[in-house]
Amino acid sequence: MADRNDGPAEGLRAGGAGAPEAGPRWQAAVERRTGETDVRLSLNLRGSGQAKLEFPVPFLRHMLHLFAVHGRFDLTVQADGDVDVDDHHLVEDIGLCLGKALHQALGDKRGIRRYGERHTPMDETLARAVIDLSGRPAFVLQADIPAERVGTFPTELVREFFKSFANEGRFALHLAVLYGEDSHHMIEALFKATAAALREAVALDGDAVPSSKGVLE
Ligand SMILES: [Mn+2]
Repeated sequence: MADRNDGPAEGLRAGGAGAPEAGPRWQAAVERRTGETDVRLSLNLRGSGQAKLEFPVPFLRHMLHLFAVHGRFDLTVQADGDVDVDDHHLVEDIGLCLGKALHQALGDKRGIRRYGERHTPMDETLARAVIDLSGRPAFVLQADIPAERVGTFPTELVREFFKSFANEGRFALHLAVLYGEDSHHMIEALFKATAAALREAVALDGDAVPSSKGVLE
């Protein structure tokens, strides 16, 4: 990969005609169908915060709407699944597809900042998200969410969603609710913090692949 530095950096960044296939594509679409769920998802990391969300888990629609707005991503999700069993499979698989789309959208990650972090308050709650788009999946969630459900949404699925997202997105995601009382606020603050941290991590900062190894897969 060392000779990549010989190429015209401006061409890579501009993505103009004749530019080599390198650097982030910024957008990706994922389709995934299993016996449990059917998910079609598209993500644009250089969007304007537009969300089009069609799937039968209202609280997750609320959270992904916030995610799009606070990350200024465009996000489309059309999905269905065995929610008559429970929301688990669909929530997990939407997280998985979001992770896949992120990974594809970032390509070789040339020029991105790579790290992002954000504290986000939501009234009495404070949440923190720290991201490293390292190419290696890692997930930590420290949160004591008191309610078992928010609306009809089982709060234990917050962990499943973010774990799938980090695993398939191949990045390190460290989430914490530092304090708070209201479960809805806690989860909302986690999604907003994650979006803002991700927005920072995918921001442009130079022309290099941000790794001493020269590669971030
Ligand atoms: Mn809310």
